[in-house]
Amino acid sequence: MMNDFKDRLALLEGEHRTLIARPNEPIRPGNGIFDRYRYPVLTAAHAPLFWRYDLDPATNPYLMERMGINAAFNAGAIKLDGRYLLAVRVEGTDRKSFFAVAESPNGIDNFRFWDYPVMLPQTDNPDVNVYDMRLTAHEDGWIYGIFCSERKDPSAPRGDTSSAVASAGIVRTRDLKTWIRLPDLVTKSPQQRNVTLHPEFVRGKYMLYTRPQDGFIDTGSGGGICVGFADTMDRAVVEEERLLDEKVYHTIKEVKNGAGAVPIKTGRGWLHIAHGVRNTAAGLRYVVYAFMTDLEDPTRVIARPGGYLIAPEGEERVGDVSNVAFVNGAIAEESGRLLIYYASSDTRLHVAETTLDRMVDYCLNTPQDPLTSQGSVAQRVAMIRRNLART
Ligand code: M1P
Repeated sequence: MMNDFKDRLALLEGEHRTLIARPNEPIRPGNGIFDRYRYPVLTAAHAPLFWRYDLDPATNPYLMERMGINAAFNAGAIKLDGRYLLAVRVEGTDRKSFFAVAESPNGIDNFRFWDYPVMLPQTDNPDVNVYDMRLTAHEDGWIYGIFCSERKDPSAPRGDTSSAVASAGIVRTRDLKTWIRLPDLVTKSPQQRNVTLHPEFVRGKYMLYTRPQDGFIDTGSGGGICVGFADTMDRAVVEEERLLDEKVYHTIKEVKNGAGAVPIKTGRGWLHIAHGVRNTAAGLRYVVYAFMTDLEDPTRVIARPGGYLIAPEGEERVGDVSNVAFVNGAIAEESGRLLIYYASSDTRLHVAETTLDRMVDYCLNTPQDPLTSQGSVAQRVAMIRRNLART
């Protein structure tokens, strides 16, 4: 083992610098819907050395990692003053997740964490664990961060040290530096995760996408992604949750689904990039899918392309929770460029690049899931016939 503090530090710093500066490149030809990029945009190794090591030779003569980072994944995303900013779920080796902002000049590489993680203000019922922040630049002028706040289930029997309750925590900010904590969202559902705020007022109210669930993992009677309205975000209460996009037997969202990135306004409707979960003999499989809602009435789905948009591939398939692709942030630019930040297997974060035009075409022209093998073959045969008739 290398014992010389200075040599070891120089090596660590060199490797970290190289990692952060590594240029990313699209993997071509892709599938025409989006381009994957060769390297993850963020990993645990991107965390600054000064988050992990005590850099004082007097107190850490072996230059040991004192507080390791386990993963950097599910990130909310926003473009602010020309900077690409991600509110990343960073997880320490102690299993606690926290938020940290990472900034890039171009959205595809050179992501660098700000010096300090987010010091999240607390309510009078402190969070035990927090994760998956969605960032909404709302037309009221604030940037809202809605995230999952997890706490031990107070009604768990003695000896049950794993049952938890998930709620939607809410903060707001102007700059991602100063955060104001608001009371957690109140709904009738016993648990909430994947809550997302629509960026515009709808019928004069704040519109939220919720995902009612009976248990911490199982959604139980919760039927899928719902919409609800709140008069204010200062003390947000959603009285009624109406089903928007339900989970359906034998689809990619058979077990559960949840809102992902904040919906994006296009000329043809609101674009949603969500996640769906099915069960397999090897456990749950999480994929990312898309749908669109009506511009005037965003409580109405107008397009449901069948199947998944992004599924974990290659090394993406393996991680702390394998076989997971998950999105809670995307950046749509004036030019129509769209960057989708998807995480793989609860371990690392990637970017997929596309355009709003492509995504609208994808949503409006991909056949809907016909729900049977026979229907699926019929769809494919129709396209094969058209293609072969052209030769
Ligand atoms: O482990 C996979 C994902 O599980 C949860 O998603 P859902 O609430 O739909 O089950 C989230 O905790 C998410 O962070 C995680 O990536």
